[in-house]
Amino acid sequence: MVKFTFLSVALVYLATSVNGVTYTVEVGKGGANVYSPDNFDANVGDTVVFRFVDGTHDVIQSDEANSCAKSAKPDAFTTEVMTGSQNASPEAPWSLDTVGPRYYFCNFATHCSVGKMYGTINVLEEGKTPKVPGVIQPDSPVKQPGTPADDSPNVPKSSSTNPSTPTDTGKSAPKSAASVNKPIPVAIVGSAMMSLAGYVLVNL
Ligand SMILES: [Cu+2]
Repeated sequence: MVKFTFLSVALVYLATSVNGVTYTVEVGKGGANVYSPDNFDANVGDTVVFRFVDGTHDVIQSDEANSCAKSAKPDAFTTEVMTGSQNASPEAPWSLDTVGPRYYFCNFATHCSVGKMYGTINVLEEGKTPKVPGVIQPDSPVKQPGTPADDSPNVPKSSSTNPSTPTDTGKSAPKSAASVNKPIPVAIVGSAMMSLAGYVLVNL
């Protein structure tokens, strides 16, 4: 029972990390004391990467919106003070592994108290469609809907994904593309179902 719960938690993590996309927040964009964008929705399992593109800043988690006080949580997210430019932009990733809002601010100089340099990320449940879109990194994996949701314009149809099979071997494998693509969705659906079972068990 305990073992199974533990396994399920691991599977939840696996499922969410498979589905997660990566968002970018540019820190100090245009030389201003800003996070860009400073407010958007994400899903649990996603990651936000802060890119320090200009000036000197940090990112410190807080417990309230528009706050300049560090979060009381022992595992509060913090970065070092970093100086960036367009040519050399240090990055700091933040894994969004629980549902709920994330508040953060810049603790450098008076950027928060005077410059009101803070932001919010609303972390939604898996599968919920973000209403306030963020900036998804170009190389981020496509968001795989756990259920046949309405927000999946990018589901690869991939009839063209021909894995270099000899073309003239004819009709032995008319469904090769379909069978090649099958394992991934099956794995995702499988983990999602295990995740559901895990949640139910954990919440008993
Ligand atoms: Cu700052």
